[in-house]
Amino acid sequence: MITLFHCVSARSFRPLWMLEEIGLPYELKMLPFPPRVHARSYLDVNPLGTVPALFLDDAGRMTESAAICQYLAARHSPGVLDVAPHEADFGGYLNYAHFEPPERRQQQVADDYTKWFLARLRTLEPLLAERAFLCAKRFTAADISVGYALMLAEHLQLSERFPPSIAAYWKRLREREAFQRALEAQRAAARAQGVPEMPAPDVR
Ligand SMILES: N[C@@H](CCC(=O)N[C@@H](CS)C(=O)NCC(=O)O)C(=O)O
Repeated sequence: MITLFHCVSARSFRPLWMLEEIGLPYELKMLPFPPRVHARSYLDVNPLGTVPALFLDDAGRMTESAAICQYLAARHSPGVLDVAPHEADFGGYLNYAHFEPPERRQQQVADDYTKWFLARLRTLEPLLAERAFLCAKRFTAADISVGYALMLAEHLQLSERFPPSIAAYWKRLREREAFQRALEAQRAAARAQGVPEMPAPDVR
């Protein structure tokens, strides 16, 4: 069984959402945020101290959220949740799969990152005015990657600055049943495992 180490609404939400989209069984291990402070033994699991860490059913560990989504899509949902090399949108798919959300750690970095992030949204806006999802005329792992960036931006109070087509896209993503299931799964697991339910982006 796949095991995912996760903090509430941290980047590890990407693989959690992907697991729910695919419908794969998994074990969710919740950690308080940040684990390097509140769960020191996690450093034995992932020396980087970051989430996600995903242990694969057939051995091996992965620690990059976008790479995990691509792995899960390619292995368990090829041609549906990933975009194949022969498809026209392959380049765009890989590009969006690495869409990074803003940070808040240091004020100057956060301000610069916010400007950069909002500028990138401006390039997404015309695209999403014309299509429901980013690539290949279907929902893919690229939407999970960008969707999580929008989720984090909302936690950082940036969603009021989303242009209309992006606000509508974000609403469309939130309404997906797998997204709702992923939210519920992290809530239930946090409660059952005695981990605070406060989303990682809100921890100061
Ligand atoms: N590039 C990595 C970044 C992972 C990462 O930085 N995760 C954050 C949570 S969003 C974390 O675990 N931070 C813990 C810390 O900073 O100690 C990915 O996308 O998976």
